[in-house]
Amino acid sequence: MSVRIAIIGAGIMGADHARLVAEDVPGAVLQVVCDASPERAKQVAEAHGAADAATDPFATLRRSDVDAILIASPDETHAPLTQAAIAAGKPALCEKPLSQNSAECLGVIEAEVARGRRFVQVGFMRRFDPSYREMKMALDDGFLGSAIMMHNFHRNVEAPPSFTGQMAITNSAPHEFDVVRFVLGTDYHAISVFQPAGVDASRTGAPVFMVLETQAGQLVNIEVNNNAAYGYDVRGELVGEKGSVFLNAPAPSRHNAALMAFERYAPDWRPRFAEAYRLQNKAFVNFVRTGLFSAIAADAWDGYCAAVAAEAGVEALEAGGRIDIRMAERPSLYRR
Ligand code: ISE
Repeated sequence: MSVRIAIIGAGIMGADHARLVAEDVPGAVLQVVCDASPERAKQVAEAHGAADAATDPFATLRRSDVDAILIASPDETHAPLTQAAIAAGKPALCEKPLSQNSAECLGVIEAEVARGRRFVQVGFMRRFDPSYREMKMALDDGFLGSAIMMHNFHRNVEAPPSFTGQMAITNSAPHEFDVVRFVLGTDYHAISVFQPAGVDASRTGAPVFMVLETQAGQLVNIEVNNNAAYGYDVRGELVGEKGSVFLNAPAPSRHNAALMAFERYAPDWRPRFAEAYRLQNKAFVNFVRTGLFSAIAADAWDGYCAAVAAEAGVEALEAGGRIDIRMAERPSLYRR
């Protein structure tokens, strides 16, 4: 039996998920594309052969011809829509962040705990990226010895106009907060956040430089620069006692011209993480079909952990200094 998926939100990510579900995820059917703009919903539905287009997300997720929900609407709608999916008894793949507010994430966790099972997979797709997987494997296999440090760079061409000064921490950095926790297999202890001198902190996408200390004592730095201008560039290096692992971004070609050799950067994250999105969405469909939550996917607890780190990061930016990261007790439903 195919899994009939409704996509909520047909912006840049919703449209990409519609394409993936329609063309690249075996066993999935693109049933409904829902967007606040009827024109946009219709356009994306038609482009990818969806059975229907709609504008009311809550009515859409309750439809009897919809088995599972893919939430790709604006950040502030993620928690209410996942709550509605849980209430309707339907699994949901929710784009990151689960919420920018950790209390809202706890609300989602409470709803799942009350029903005694997980419904929500959070779209931290980097966990499925082959280069991060190899990095994690090198650590888990003992090849690197113990992990000591991890360096991370996250650069976008240009911050969207809707970005605020804090969204480098609350919208972009959650990818690193999650994938670093995933690779190292430990939680955070504290965060400090710095900005280069002369930066207007209220400016859209002002750069931030964060230092996280893990509970196991490792040091992690994260640069987020949403206005890096030259291309979408994510880099990382995990440093262990016996060696290190760099992430290699897949580059399909190398160009030679004008006495130079160069590789191109993509304008946004979709090409860099195309394989990760594909594998993530396959894992979600498998979860819907079998009831078995992927061993590597992020769940609502992971969404909560990223939100707590982001809140502490915003506090560290505003107050200056080092902020302790304190988390609620993890319910047994989320122990792996
Ligand atoms: C965006 O929402 C994403 O998820 C991208 O992966 C990230 O690079 C970008 O900074 C975010 O704004």
